[in-house]
Amino acid sequence: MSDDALPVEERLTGVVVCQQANFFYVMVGADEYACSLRGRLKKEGETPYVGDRVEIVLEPPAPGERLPPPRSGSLMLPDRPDAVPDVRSGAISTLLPRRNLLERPTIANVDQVLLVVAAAQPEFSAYMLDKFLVLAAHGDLPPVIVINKRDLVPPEQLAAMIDGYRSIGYAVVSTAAGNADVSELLPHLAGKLSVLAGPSGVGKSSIVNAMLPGLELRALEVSTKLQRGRHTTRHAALYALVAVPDALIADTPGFSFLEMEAILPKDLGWYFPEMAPHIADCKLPSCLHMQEHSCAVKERAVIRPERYESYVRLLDEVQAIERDAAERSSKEETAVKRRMGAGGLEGRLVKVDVAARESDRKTRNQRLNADWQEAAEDEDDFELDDLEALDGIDEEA
Ligand SMILES: Nc1nc2c(ncn2[C@@H]2O[C@H](COP(=O)(O)OP(=O)(O)OP(=O)(O)O)[C@@H](O)[C@H]2O)c(=O)[nH]1
Ligand SMILES: [Mg+2]
Ligand SMILES: [Zn+2]
Repeated sequence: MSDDALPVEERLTGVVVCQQANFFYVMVGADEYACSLRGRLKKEGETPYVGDRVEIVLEPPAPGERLPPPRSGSLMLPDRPDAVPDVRSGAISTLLPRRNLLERPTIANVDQVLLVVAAAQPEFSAYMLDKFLVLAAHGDLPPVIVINKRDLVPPEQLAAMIDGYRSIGYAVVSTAAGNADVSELLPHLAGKLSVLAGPSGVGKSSIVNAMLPGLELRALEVSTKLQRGRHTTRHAALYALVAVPDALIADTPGFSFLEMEAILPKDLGWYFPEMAPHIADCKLPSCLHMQEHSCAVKERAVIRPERYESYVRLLDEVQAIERDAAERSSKEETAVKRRMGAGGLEGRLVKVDVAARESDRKTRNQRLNADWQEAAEDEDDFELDDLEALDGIDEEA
């Protein structure tokens, strides 16, 4: 029977929450179905990712086929530890259009990123937060700033941190995940797929644990880590919050600092909401809002000195990345010219130049990925330390 011949009511629409072995776990309301992929989708090379919305048709397992176990940390487990989860089976028949796709971990249809920082321990770093905000803007992900460990600072100090970012227009909440207090965050999660990001030790896992009591996130992190060989994709899993309607949370930290690489110096200002509205009025189209004449940003933007300081530091960083890439590319170009000898090769040289730049980019990406992975394998920490290892930045300044 073809999919189209099925009555509509036998098809269900759900979200892929996890992939294990050959099964996609699809959440439909409060149920999860272990689904195979219809042959037609396979043939077309369409692969659903976690976060994808799909249509499934219910299907008994094929004769002799063993149903997979419930996924670890299935949303049916934390709340009803005594229940034997009832895994039903189906097949994904249609992959619905996806709005976006986050890489590493690969998650589709991400609505927002929860940027977690600590009020203290590790010390609150405006620069670090600003860097995450730039990455979120670059990735087109609306951020919610979560200041965790608010129990560690006096209320006035906390209020100052919050106001500094609320006044720019960001959504800011504070939590004490260690005391299971994440109540300010919950209303921001309804109806959305959220990923977490933030430096190591700020309390990302604690926040998820506070929202999903009973879920052993530590253990989960270890198991996702094991799969992360040099060439394997990291699979994330999504968890639904029982207390909040249609809220999905990814269990792995979203995005890494590697993406700084893709930010051009002249675009950086656009990622600062205080600067962006004035950029079009700068006289120079390539204005970097530093010492240029007739810079509308310098003249008119209302920006806190610490924020502008972050801008300057980040500009320095992306400029260094660009310089580094250009240097490598020109070295390669010279080598190619030498190999080819002089004269009569103008046309080819252009192509070679482009190729050199492309291959340079590829090599750099590979090198960064390898470094990143080595760093990640060596340490338990995620992004922050890896970044420092890569770029040699002193974050303490
Ligand atoms: N005082 C206080 N400590 C907290 C709070 N939330 C988490 N912690 C502690 O901070 C430490 C780090 O918390 P994690 O949840 O592991 O931090 P993480 O962001 O997941 O860290 P990585 O997995 O390394 O990226 C743990 O010792 C927690 O107990 C809080 O609200 N207040
Ligand atoms: Mg963690
Ligand atoms: Zn300017």
